[in-house]
Order: sequence, then structure tokens, then C-alpha cells
Amino acid sequence: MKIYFSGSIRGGQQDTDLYAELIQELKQYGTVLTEHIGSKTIDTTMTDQEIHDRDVMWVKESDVVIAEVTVPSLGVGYEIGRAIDMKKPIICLYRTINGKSTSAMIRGCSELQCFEYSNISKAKEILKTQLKTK
Ligand code: 6K6
Repeated sequence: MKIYFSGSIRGGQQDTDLYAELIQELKQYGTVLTEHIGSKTIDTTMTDQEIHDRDVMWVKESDVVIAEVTVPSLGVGYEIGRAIDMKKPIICLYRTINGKSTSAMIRGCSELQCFEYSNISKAKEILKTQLKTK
């Protein structure tokens, strides 16, 4: 199974370590196409257009998209929108921080499976339940 993991980069990298842990967990279910999302070192060798075109190609190739949407990110929202058009199964994970929930455009979208979680163990449980059937 090819997994596209989506998480904020220019939207803010405060959750990068968490993404790295989720990516590590996801590797037992298949190939994670986007391991770099869990890295604090930004690759500066690619142009924005190269990044965009490669990432959209990877979304097309993927069997499932997992998006961590706690940190608001234009890129993550865009990837989710493209993945919906491609009819991909999409799992969104989010935490509520200081009473601030995630966008209604994500939580309110019937084509997404959205799950709130409070800690990494809960996130792993959600992934296990959701991915064992895929
Ligand atoms: C980042 C980490 C290592 O190298 C980089 C270079 N930049 C990007 N590389 C790969 N994908 C990217 C990059 N910038 C954005 N994206 C894609 O958009 C990822 O797939 C993320 O899921 C999403 C993040 O969007 P922003 O708007 O938060 O940057």
C-alpha cells in the first residue's frame, strides 16, 4: 500500500517531530511516499513547481492519504482537495489546542474521515483501526 502523508511545512513546522513519529508508525502498513514531511531540514534543491508537480503525482499514485491537519496549511488543504477529486480514501487527524478546532471545510466534508485525538497513542490506535481494512 502506498501512503501519502500530508503535514504542514510553510504553514508552520511546530509538529514536525510528531509527523516523524506518525510516519514511522505508518511504515508498518506500507510505503510512505512523503517521509521528508517529518524532517526539519528543508530540501532547497527543488523549485516550487517541481515540488508541486511531484507531490501531485505522488497523491495520484497513492492508495490512501493521511493528513495531520492541526497546524493550518495551504499546501495540506490543497492536497486534500486534489485527493478528494481523485476519489482517494482520506484520513484526517487533528488535535484541539487551546479550544481551537480545525476548519469546518475539513471537519464538515463528508468525503473525509476525520478523527480527533489527544496523544500519539490514540493516533496510532486510529490508524490501526482505519488501515487494517484498506
Ligand atoms: C520540505 C521538507 C524537506 O524538503 C522540503 C521542501 N519543500 C517541500 N517538499 C515536499 N513537499 C512539500 C514541500 N513544501 C510543501 N509540500 C507539500 O505541501 C507537502 O506534501 C505537505 O503535505 C504540504 C505542506 O504545505 P505548506 O503550505 O504547509 O508548505
